[in-house]
Amino acid sequence: MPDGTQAQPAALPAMGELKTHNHLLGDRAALDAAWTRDGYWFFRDMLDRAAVGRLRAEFVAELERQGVIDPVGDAPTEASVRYNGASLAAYPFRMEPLAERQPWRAFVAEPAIDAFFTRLFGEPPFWVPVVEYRATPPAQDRSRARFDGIHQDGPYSPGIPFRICWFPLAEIDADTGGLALVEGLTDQVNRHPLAAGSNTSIPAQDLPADRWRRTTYQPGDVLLMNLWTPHSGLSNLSDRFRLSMDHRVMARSDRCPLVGELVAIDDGAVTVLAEGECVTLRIEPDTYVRNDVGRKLAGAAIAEFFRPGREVIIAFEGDKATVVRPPH
Ligand SMILES: O=C(O)CCC(=O)C(=O)O
Ligand SMILES: [Fe+2]
Repeated sequence: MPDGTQAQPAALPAMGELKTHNHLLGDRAALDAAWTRDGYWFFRDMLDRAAVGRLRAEFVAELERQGVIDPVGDAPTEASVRYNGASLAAYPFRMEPLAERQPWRAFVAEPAIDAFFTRLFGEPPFWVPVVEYRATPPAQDRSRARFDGIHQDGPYSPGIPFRICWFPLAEIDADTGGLALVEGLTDQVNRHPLAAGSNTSIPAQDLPADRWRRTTYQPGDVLLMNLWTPHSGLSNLSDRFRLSMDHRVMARSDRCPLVGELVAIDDGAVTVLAEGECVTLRIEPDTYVRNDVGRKLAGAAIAEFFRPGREVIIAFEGDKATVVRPPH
C-alpha cells in the first residue's frame, strides 16, 4: 500500500438492476422456472400502497415515540422519513417495541395483501412468524464496508422451506441502501465459511462480482428470495431512515411447520398446541433445537430456554421434530 493511504473497505461491486417478474403472475410453471433460474421474484408496485402505508405508519409512530424524527403530521412519508439527529444511545435497533405489537398480523390480513399472495401461490399463504422490522438510521460509521453481512437464509433454518419476503416501506434508493442480492446462484449449497462449527459471513470475493442486483425500491414493491440466494443489507448513507420489514412465507400446501404454544419440552420430546390440536413429536440428538441467536441446544439447556406458554416454530418429518425454534 502506498505511503499515507489508509485501509479502505472493499469497493461495492457494480449493482445491476433487478428483473421484475410481474408478467409471470398466474403462470405457475414460469414462476417456478424463474425461482430456480434467478433465485428471486421481484414484483414492482403490485401491493396496495394504502395497506403498505398503514404498516409504515406504525413504524413512523414508533420513531416519533423514540424522538428520532420530528413529528410528521400530515406530511407524506412514502419518499422520506428524515432522521433529526437525536441521540441513538437508547435506540432499539431491532425495533423491539414494534415487534412486540406484531403489526405483521394486521398487514397480512389486509384483504389486498392476502389477495396478492393468494394469487401468487394459487392458494392461501402461510406466514411463518419470523419477522424483522427494520428502521435503520443513517450509518454512524460511514467508512465501513457497505455490505452488512453477506449470507444465505437457508443454513440458518434447515428444514423450513420458506421464501423470504422483503417489503420496502418507503423509498430506498442507492444511498439508503436496502437489499442487494446475487442473481442466479440457487444451488442448494451452504456458501458460508465455517468457524468453530458456526456460519460466518460469505466473503464478497467468493461470489461473481457481475451478478449483484438491487433497485430503487418503492412502497408497493415486494422481493421474495430463494433460501440459497446470497444477499446482504447495504449500509444507509442517506439522511433518512431505511424502513423495511422482512417476513417468511409459504403456500398452505407446502410442508409448513407447526406454529403454536409450547405445552411441554425436554431433550426427548416436545408437545405443542397448534390450531387447537395438541401434537407431540420426538426430539433426537440431531434435532436442531435452537435459541434466539441460532445456537443448538442439548440436554437440560432445552427446557431451560423454552418455557411452556411461549410461541414456538417446529419443523418435522413423521413424528420427529427436525427444527425447534423461537420466532425471533
Ligand atoms: O433488510 C436487510 O438488511 C436484510 C434482510 C435479510 O437478510 C432477509 O430478509 O433475509
Ligand atoms: Fe437474509
